[in-house]
Amino acid sequence: MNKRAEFLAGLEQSAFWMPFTANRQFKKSPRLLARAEGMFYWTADGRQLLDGTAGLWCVNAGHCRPKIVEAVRRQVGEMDFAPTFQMGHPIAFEFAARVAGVAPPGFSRVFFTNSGSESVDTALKIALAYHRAHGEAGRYRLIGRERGYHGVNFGGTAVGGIAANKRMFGPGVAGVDHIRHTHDLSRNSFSRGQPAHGAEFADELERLCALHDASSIAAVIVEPLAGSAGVLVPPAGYLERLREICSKHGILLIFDEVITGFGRLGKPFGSQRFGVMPDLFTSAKGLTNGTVPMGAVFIKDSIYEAFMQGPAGIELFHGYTYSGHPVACAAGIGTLDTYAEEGLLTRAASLEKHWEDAAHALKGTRHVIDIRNCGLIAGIELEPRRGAPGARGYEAFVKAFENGVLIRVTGDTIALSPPLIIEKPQIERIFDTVRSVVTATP
Ligand code: PXG
Repeated sequence: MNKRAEFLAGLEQSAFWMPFTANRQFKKSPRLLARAEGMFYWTADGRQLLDGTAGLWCVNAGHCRPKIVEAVRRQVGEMDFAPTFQMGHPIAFEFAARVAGVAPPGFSRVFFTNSGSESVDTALKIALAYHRAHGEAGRYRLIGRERGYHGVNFGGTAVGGIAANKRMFGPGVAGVDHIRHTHDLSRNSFSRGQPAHGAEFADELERLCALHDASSIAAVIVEPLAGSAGVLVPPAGYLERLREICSKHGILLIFDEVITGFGRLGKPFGSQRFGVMPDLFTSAKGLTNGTVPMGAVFIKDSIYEAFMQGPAGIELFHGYTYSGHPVACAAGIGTLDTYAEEGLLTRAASLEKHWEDAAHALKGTRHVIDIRNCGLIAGIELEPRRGAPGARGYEAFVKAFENGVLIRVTGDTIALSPPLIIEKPQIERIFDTVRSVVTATP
């Protein structure tokens, strides 16, 4: 047996417990990626794949970009690791300043983590600690939303609204409640951009304020545009209404921008796209173009200042060994340089109309019951096969993979989010492939 055949033969017994994967099914018939560049992956058997998902919503500048590769190489050879607890290294301060420079005005403080999940739990903890720091220790409740995805740590699992991600893991965090999701096929199907109906779904927050007493609520967390649960674009006026209710009751509004950050919606951040500012927001993925794991929480100046008023000493008992990891910071700086040189934080805006038209041209395709889009994101919802929800989506994904295009499915919704360097003919190719694989799916 050659090395590759040996590897494949051993896969069924592999030590690697794969995340969010049907391990037994996958290990019997694996899909293996071996190399990447620009808009493409190459499979282990040498086939080229057009990347319609930016990896997992993270490789916004495309794969293996020279500035990022070079920055990482240089840093790992110069200083591989150094702590940031009671000491520091210049590149962490440099990257914090650089990345705060692309955030909306007023968010000049950055807390580094290693993933989206850690960013979410960090943001929730900062929100709770903030209220204690400024004398409102009674605010302990956290409010999420149905169909929200905020990663897989305990806080994010609790405020998240995807049942499958919660049901195996016990009671979780106390004091959590949820408002309803914003998906409304009956009124909003085939909307282009923000759907017209549903601003009133935000009023559920008023209901929870009445139920729990607003003075017990610390924070509300939502994705400006919900990605993982099937590309749910916020209805016109919805985020404005949430902001208004939070402000009225002294509740912090957290945007989870792990997917919407770094140019995905045509502006650097989703808050800028929708014109609604949170109090804190999370990021990860596009922060380092997916090259080295890293996340960051962006914090409004007034919140940071509230922590700096107390007695001398450590202001926040929180942090990770790898907060501000030098190699991740180097990747981040290379990423920001690449974004800036190529105008990638706003490039999606110039492609959006073309992308939207290409997506909505699938209307009328067999099984397609909705198409949603915003920035360089599209969701194509398929009618579930009777008695087998998710099967049609999964089969479309496998067929597209065999046909040279990487798409992502969540249930029966195809979610597309290509690198922001995509060219128009590649947009055509993605949607042509989706059309043909969906049509061919029973
Ligand atoms: N918040 C949001 C909004 C996310 O989308 C996380 C937090 C967690 O990030 P980490 O880095 O801990 O995974 C995410 C992650 C998908 C998909 O197919 C989406 C994510 C992860 C994996 C798959 O939609 N988002």
